[in-house]
Amino acid sequence: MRKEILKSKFIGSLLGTAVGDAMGAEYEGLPCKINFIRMGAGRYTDDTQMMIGVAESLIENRGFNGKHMAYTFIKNFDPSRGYGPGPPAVFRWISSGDDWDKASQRLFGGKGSFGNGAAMRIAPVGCFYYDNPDKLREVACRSSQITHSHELGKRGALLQAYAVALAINSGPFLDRGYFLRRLQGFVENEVYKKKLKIIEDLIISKPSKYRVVKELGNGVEAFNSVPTAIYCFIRSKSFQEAVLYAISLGGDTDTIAAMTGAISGAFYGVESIPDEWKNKLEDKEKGKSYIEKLAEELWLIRESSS
Ligand code: AR6
Ligand code: MG
Repeated sequence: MRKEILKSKFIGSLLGTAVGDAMGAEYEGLPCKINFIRMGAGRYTDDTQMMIGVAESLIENRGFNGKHMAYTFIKNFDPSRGYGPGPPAVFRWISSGDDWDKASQRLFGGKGSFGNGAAMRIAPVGCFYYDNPDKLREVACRSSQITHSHELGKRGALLQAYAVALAINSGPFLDRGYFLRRLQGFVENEVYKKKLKIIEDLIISKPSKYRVVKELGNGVEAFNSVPTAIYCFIRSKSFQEAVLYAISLGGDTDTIAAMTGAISGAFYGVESIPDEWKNKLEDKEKGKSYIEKLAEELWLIRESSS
């Protein structure tokens, strides 16, 4: 693959997360079948704030360092960005002495979180390890562990990371069957295997949005949103179509659109994100230009080591 294409895909995935998140945030919690979506939006939410933390930590350490990533999340934490209840509790526990990889196990009566919070921030891991599935598996799971220790939370993040990596490796034409088969070959968990089988059925049947939501989900649980994002990408022919469709399903729109944007941006590249959407994204401290810079740095590290 040409260097410039790879760079565009890295930037596309990180900026795609932010653009999808900011646009989807305006419609969070609405019922399925939204008919009118405003083009572009400015303020991103926790999804992007944490994605930035993942990228910053990978760059600073030239790879994964769990303790450093946990403290980067804590340093960046801004409650006004709309976090789920889990991560802020974990941040408090780590700040008062819990180990970075143990604190999250205390959530939800000791079961850990299966929310989509680890998957929504995973794009930099999918990019950084796009050509190393073993390392991707390890880092996706360990980075999830910081806040999401439930098996389904971690496996959801892993599936999303692998979808980003596959999107980087494929193109310019999408072979839907091949893409799905590769995901199926990678996933070990039965819950996610079943969801991928549903996607296979849905792409040949032009389903209603109601049926998509009923069968794949549109909630905050990783298993009710990661497969949905993958479906939004697979069924569409452009970044724009995929993200608008994700938002139109309602529910956890910011996160489903963020994850759809991460995969779609990794596939189509940054040029595929409409200028109007990119230009509306906040660009003050740690905004659009900063996210582009992070993606470029991730790419440069990979270029210099290959
Ligand atoms: N048992 C029951 N419910 C659970 C469990 C569990 N083991 N784990 C998660 N939930 P959380 P996130 C439910 O708090 O994943 C933001 O808006 C529970 O209802 O770990 O980081 C983001 O933008 C819990 O409140 O946060 C995303 O849209 C919810 O899942 C979303 O929140 C979220 O889990 C994800 O946040
Ligand atoms: Mg959010």
